[in-house]
Amino acid sequence: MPPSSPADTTSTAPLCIDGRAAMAWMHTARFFTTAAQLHQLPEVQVPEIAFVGRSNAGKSTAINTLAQQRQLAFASKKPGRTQHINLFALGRQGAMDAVLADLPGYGYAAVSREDKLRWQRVMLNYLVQRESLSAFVLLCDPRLGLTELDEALLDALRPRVQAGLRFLVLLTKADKLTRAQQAKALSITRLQAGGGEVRLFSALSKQGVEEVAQLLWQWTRPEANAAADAEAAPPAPPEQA
Ligand SMILES: Nc1nc2c(ncn2[C@@H]2O[C@H](COP(=O)(O)OP(=O)(O)OP(=O)(O)O)[C@@H](O)[C@H]2O)c(=O)[nH]1
Ligand SMILES: [Mg+2]
Repeated sequence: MPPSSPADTTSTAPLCIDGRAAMAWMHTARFFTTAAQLHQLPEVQVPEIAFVGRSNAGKSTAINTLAQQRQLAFASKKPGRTQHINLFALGRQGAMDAVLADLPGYGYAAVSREDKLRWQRVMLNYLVQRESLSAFVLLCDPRLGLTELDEALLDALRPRVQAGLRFLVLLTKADKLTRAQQAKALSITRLQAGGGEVRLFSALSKQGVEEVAQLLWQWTRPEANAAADAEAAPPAPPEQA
């Protein structure tokens, strides 16, 4: 990078990057830490994005696909594979500028009621209390749509969303749908996901991958967020005399 001159002092970081650059950033993902409970996680000073959703929805696979790494997060045909909160660090040259969190799924029928409740508590504690959480990705198999448990999670997080927490509903396994089914799933989910983004995604065909990488990059840049919020904000009312 060229040395900065005094004339550079007004320049700011870019507010968006192209798909290739976003993928290169995602490729820096590496294992950071794992914990069974919120209080065992280290605090971090960078934005964190959590991947949540029903068991088997494709959370771990989506992280691997975005990171372009085969086994960064453990994915499996067998539901209930992820049983800890696993954190992955992002950032070039060893510097950490964001964190991804892979969470255990919910709604897996074949675990005991106690285990189910314990995991739901761990996950909700994390989502409601984790200070560094700046966005979450809710993964959903479009063949099932948003289920009662997904809706309950969105309801529980509504106060945080109103306070600025961003979210994306990611319709996974899009390769299993026809074009028409994809369009239908997208429009139905858009109606349900008040305040959130919705995208189609496939680990197999790579549909949506670059786009999601770009969105996550943007969400982890405070300067890009501030610009987007300013654009979305209604114009200030005229001043009273
Ligand atoms: N066809 C297809 N299969 C996928 C896709 N994404 C994930 N899968 C499959 O779905 C199954 C579950 O994927 P995981 O990534 O382990 O799901 P998870 O949400 O992490 O599951 P838990 O850890 O149990 O909560 C695996 O067999 C994956 O290969 C996709 O985009 N297309
Ligand atoms: Mg998993």
